[in-house]
Amino acid sequence: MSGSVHRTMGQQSGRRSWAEPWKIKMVEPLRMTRRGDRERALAEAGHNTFLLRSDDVYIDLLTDSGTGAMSDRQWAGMMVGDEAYAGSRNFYRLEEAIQRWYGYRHIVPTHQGRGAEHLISQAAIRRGQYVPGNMYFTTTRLHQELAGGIFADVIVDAAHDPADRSPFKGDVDLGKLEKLVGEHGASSVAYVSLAATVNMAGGQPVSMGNVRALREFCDRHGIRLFLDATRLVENAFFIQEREPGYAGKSIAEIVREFCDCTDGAWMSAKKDSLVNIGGWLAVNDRSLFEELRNLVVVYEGLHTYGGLAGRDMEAMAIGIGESMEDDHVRSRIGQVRYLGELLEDWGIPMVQPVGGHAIFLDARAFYPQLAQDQFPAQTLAAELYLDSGIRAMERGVVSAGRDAVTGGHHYPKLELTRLTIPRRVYTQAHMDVVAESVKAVFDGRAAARGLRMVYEPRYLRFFQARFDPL
Ligand code: P70
Repeated sequence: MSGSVHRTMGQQSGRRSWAEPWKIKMVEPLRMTRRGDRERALAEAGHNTFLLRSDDVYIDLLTDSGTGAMSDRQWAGMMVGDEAYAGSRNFYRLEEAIQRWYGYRHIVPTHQGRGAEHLISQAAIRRGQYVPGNMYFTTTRLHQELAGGIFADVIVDAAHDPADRSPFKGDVDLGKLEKLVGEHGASSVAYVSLAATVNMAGGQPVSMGNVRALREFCDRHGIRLFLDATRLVENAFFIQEREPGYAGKSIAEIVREFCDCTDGAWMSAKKDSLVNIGGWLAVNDRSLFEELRNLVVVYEGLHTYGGLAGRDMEAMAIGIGESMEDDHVRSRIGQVRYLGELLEDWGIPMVQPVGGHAIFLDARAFYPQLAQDQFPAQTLAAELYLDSGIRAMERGVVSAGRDAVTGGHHYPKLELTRLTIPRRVYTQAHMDVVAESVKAVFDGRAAARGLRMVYEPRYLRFFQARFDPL
């Protein structure tokens, strides 16, 4: 694996190609619906795509989380699940895979990413401490706040501008971090919370230069650096492509080098690692590990299954290895870019450059006539569903929620609708359907009237909120 960056057949002959390194063995039929069906379904769902039944959806781009297709090897692995309550052989296989590919010493399995976020937040944050991070993520920030932490956004300014084409819009602005530490002191910072890639910024990557500089900064101030490794494999692809000195290194080598700059990581394995369920937490510090291992038995399950079946851990161990293959990552991001290029040719406003897991449509630019509290991104998601049964996700003011102190809406600069591409699931023809539908909705943009929120749950409101058309 070392040093060898593979090429597709087309690329070996100088042709442009991102074609997949697999073929399809099993298919899942989809149902075609009519406009009237979709109008009814959307009304029943309170104009919230999270509340649609998936049977009413044609192309499901709600999320890339747990929606990927497992390989024949992963399915075969499911058959060798060891469902022992304690000491399952599949746990040791998972532990070995995480140690080998990510390089951390101590592993705690969890049922998914937020289970890991909960544990690390409870163990590593004292009430009133700051948690600086490269943009918020919904579940991450909520767990940090529930543990008494105060989230502080220290991402570079470029991340908040959809049109800015900088190559590493996920980087931490060290000046902002320095200022926070200068004002409050290092002891009031729980840890630096670094995500690679940055979901809410549009799947934007962090450079190796930035994580190295962060390591140096954290060492100087005695602050820990923890990583959200959920889409680190995709981040590694952008480093390989864009950062000087990395073109000849494999995805696996880059992942390892990145992790080596951090003190630990949490993971939603439902993304990069190609499983339908699963996550983990990993740290190098032995005493922190003991604490986490004790907490996991309270909230998730015994420390050798963490809320998972043995077979799930086996599929994850195999999926981690598959996710590190250069051919896989190139075709995965190649497909996302293919859709991005079609949309760009038609002048559709979206976050640039296109990130690793999704296209993020710029709903403000679609609907300049709508104020942010008329929910432009939610409106755009609803219109896409009505047009062709495509399910997208709001990533704007609804997702941002309310300020923990003032209770008012957070008004994020980015008001986006995410078309998230599941791994190894849809074809190029599906991407064409999506592009044409986005174009049709864009052409009809002047008629959009916006939405009013009529039900708002207390936590993570975007999942269950309901809306009426204005
Ligand atoms: C998504 C999913 C999950 C996620 C993530 C990052 C960078 C942690 C997690 C949590 C699912 C989702 C979650 C909240 C709102 C909408 C959708 N992201 N870190 O679709 O992991 O879901 O396994 O608990 O992206 O982006 P988990």
